[in-house]
Amino acid sequence: MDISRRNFVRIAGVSTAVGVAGCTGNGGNGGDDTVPGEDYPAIDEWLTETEVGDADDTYEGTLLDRRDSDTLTIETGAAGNGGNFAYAPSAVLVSTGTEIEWSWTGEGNPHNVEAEPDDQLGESDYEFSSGEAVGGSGVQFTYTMDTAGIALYHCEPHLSLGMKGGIAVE
Ligand SMILES: [Cu+2]
Repeated sequence: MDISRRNFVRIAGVSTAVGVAGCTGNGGNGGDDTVPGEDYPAIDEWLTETEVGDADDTYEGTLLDRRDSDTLTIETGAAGNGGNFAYAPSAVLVSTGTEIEWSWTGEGNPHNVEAEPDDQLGESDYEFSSGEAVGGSGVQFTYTMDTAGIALYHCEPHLSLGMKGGIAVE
């Protein structure tokens, strides 16, 4: 009896800590709101399929809702996919006109940012590229999401590891 009660208390404590630290989903009380990835099937498919590259293991089935921001920074070379081979956040929802800045962390180099419908699943409404993959920190690539639609992108050297991202623009 004593043991099970202790276990219960400990588990409850852990869930509370995760809820506060994670700030994802479930309405987000003061944290970052999310929307279901299943509402954006092209992004959901791109980040989970393994036909082109690998699945992005940092994707948890939701898009970070940043429709209230004019700008958004995406860490390039964030932890994930077996090293520093992820974009963070990798799945976002923004408003038309939002300027996205991909900012290199300096880890897991070199990286780039490529929205190339021909090399992906053909479902990206956007096409852009930061150019050749480069290393180092302090590198930035900016792009303004000026039309409603879906942008699917990836890092060319790390596509096979799942370094992918998706942006829904509304
Ligand atoms: Cu990369």
